Amino acid sequence: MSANPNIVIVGCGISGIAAARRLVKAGFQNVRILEATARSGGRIKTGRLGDSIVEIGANWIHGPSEGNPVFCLARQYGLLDPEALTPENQAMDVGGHPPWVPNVFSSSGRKLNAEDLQPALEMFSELLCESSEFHSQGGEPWPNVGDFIRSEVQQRAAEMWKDMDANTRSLQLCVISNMLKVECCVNGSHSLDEVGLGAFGLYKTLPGLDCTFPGGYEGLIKNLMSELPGGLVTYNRPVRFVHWNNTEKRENPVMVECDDGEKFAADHVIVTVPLGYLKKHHSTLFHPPLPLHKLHSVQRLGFGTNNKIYVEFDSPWWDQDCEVIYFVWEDEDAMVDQVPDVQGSWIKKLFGFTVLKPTERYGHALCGWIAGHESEYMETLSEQEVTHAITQLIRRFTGNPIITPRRVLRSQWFHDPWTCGSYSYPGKGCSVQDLENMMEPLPVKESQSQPLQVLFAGEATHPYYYSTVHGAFLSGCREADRLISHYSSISPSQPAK
Ligand code: 6YU
Repeated sequence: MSANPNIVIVGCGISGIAAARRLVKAGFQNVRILEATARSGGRIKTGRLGDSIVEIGANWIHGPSEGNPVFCLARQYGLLDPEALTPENQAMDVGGHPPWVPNVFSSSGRKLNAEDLQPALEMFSELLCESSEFHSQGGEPWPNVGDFIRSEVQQRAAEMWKDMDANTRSLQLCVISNMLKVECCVNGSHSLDEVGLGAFGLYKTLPGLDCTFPGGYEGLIKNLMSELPGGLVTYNRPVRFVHWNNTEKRENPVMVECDDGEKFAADHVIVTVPLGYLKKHHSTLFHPPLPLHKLHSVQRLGFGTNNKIYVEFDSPWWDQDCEVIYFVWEDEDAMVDQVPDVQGSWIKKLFGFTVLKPTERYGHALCGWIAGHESEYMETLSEQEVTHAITQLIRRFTGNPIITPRRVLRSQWFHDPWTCGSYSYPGKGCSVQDLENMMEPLPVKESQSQPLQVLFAGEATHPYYYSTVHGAFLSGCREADRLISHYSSISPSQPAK
């Protein structure tokens, strides 16, 4: 094995960048990133809605506090508002669900009093907490989060809401449907029926009230890239094949081949492609194929779609202090998070909007959220069709027939050929073993003479911060460290630094 090994990183998202940065800092000189597209950042992607900077991909730093490397870097680069840096903001522990001020509208055009919906909101929030507890206990009563929540609501409502009149009770159940759709967006799943109850609690949150990047998340990427040597990334170079265990070539056991036929010999390859891409292309990407236990984990872990629809208005139709808007369908008391007819009523899956703040920066703009197959279908429509559907929806729920958006901009993550969705979640039957299998390098036997040929990073390989930017960043550092400690154990002085 060469003392200055050839290391190829596939993908220039935050995990690939983190791996390269760590390796370069440790003195590895032959590091290159092959990126399929013309840009760095992957699912960190900043765009424009008129004059405003908006995020097409990752939105927040989840849990901005000392334990979050993304927060620490953003602070170091001066990318955050002063409020996000305060000790109070860092100390807030909200378990991943910020206490936003809501406005609630219903499908009959009424603005509902949020206080009246507290029974449903509280019950749902309790059940989410309880859903997180099964991973340590085992013996979960249902295979998925959706079934658990529905069955518990039914039982508890029979007892706790028995004195409510039928209409009020029905409305509470409609609110539960809305909350299920919110959680589909949080998890990036089509339905909570696809999210495993046993593994739901594996996800860990950090303290700190979620914050955004006023100048755009891509500022983080720009700063990180400026620390890498020029020319380290080759753009527009999709990798098609990873030939590993190439035992005839003792020097370079891995050969990476791109779409255009160009080949790169390597000692190690760090694969950071999204799980959605891996699910779709693993059989052609790896030669020999992935070992079965790894493949099964790729299949068991979930990777769904969560999209945004930004909408800008001349004036607001929500309260000044409002931070989130929920749209409750009054015909959904069956606790549903999927629509029966995707083409005809995909818009029903949109749970509502978050309000872009502060107004001085964004004007009167909202971000709509829609997950699942309905979201994937939305991507196939023209911008005009999406604008029309959103306009009709808002007019119906507000009862105001003249509200007209000034601009609309939506993301299309499912049809992005290098992502194939948004982010990962623990599917039914998943356990921590699946996440460990995801990050296990190839070949799997430690006794191999050429170990660590293919390593795996990316958000879906983090055991408890999956689906986040900080999880992806840490996964890249982890795989770099794996190589660094490998080389320091076989040749303590090489590579130097
Ligand atoms: C976060 C947030 N956020 C919203 C939306 C999305 C995501 N996330 P990358 O894909 O970046 O890089 C891979 C590269 O590989 C890429 O450049 C490809 O082009 C390239 N590639 C692919 N194939 C290739 C090939 N063959 N050859 C060469 N190159 C190839 N995260 O922290 N805060 O607010 C959000 C959000 C709409 C789409 C997010 C958020 C997820 C992050 O964006 C994502 O994890 C990382 O950017 C991934 O980096 P990477 O390097 O791994 O891959 C209880 C509980 C539930 C658990 N869930 C909790 C919810 C938390 C998640 N919330 C997310 C919410 C939003 C709104």
